Amino acid sequence: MTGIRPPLGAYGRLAQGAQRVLRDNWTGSSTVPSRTLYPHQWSWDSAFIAIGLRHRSPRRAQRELETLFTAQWGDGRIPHIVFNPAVPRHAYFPGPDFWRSSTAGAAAGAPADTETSGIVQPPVHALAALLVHRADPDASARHGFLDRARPRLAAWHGYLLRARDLGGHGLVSAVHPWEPGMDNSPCWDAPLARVTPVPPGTFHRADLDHGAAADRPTDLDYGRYVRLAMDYRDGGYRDGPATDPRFAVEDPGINALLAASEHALAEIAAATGADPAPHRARAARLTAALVDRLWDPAAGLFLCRDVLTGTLVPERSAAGLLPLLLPDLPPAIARTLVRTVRGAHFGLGRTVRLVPSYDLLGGAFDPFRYWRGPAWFNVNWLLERGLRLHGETAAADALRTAVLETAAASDFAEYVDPYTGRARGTTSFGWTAALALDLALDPGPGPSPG
Ligand code: 2M8
Repeated sequence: MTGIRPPLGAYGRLAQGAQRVLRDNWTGSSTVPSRTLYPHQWSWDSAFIAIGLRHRSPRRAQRELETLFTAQWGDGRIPHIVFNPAVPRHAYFPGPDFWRSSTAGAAAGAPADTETSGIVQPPVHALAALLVHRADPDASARHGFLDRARPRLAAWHGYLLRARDLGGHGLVSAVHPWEPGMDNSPCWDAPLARVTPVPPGTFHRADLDHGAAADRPTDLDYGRYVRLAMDYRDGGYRDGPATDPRFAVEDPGINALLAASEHALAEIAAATGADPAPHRARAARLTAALVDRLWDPAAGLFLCRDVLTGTLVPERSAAGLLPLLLPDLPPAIARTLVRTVRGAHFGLGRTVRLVPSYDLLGGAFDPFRYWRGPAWFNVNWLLERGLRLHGETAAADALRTAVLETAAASDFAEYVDPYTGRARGTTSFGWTAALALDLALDPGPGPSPG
């Protein structure tokens, strides 16, 4: 059975449903993650969405990424949200009136004519741009897509490596729990406990107008998220020790995705007549720093490091499995990660069909609550790739089938209970539809046959 994929078209109904979601969520220049819960453009959502869109419309996939690039700041950062001025101000919190990017971020080069947030999300964009290019290389070359994307991506990675190496060891630090994209991961509990929340009642949580409280972060977490974002904003979104961040965490997810994107940027450089070598060297340095700073042999996965205390955070998150995406990971570490994915803490192929966001045996595990246990489709898409890359074809095939079946059965849920596969959060969710479409139609990254 190993390596055999269902024939193209076997997932025809799923592909139709996924395309319907992507059509409904398209605004004319980008795709919202959800019409209700997230009515603006999100950074890493758009990258994943472009990966799915490329199969049906490579031009629209290019547009998705280029709309995001238009909101890039002068210092190179790609903001985590680009606000749509046509959406009512109260539809999402914290909205443009909170972030005030065009004024508070002016010194950091925030655009004057587009409102954005001031924090970032994982840099999965170069990988997305490369995959979009490959969907139709001739048209991409004709339109100069990679020529325009390459300097944007280089400036983006440059920002992360220059301004965000707060630990000084060659890894990117997140300065807000929203930056790694796994908002309320138990990995943030200890570093976040040092942050004084803003008083309850000083803001309105628009997310609770659309989502069940049991599926969302707590009010106490939100009070701390708001405090950190407010302080960053009031410091002009400046980075570095001078701004005294109260939250600085080296996250294996962000750093693994940056290394994977540096590999992609090397390919993009080669395709556009530039030198790929500096990007390959950066990818290698990032991989070495990940192993050096965040690998925990006893836990069998990568952990987060709290830069302000200098200690590793003893919580197992799916972010710690994402370095499996890296081709140059030491083989013994790759083998250990595969064992960990299948072991009792993540249970793949034993107790669950999709990898949960957090340790099934962890004290903070909750099968419903956002990034504290539910299985997410972007994480599983990334791990499917990682398993396939490291020759784990049977496990990758089974995971692919589970992603496709669960996405279809849950109406493209934002996330699912890892044990039952039942929908949690919202449905008709952008990246779930896009990545299911991708797995239904893409032959995969190899080394599997075909
Ligand atoms: C979630 O995060 C936003 C804040 O950025 C929120 O809760 O309002 C996360 O799941 C994040 O990873 C995702 O990009 C975003 C939009 O889908 O929603």
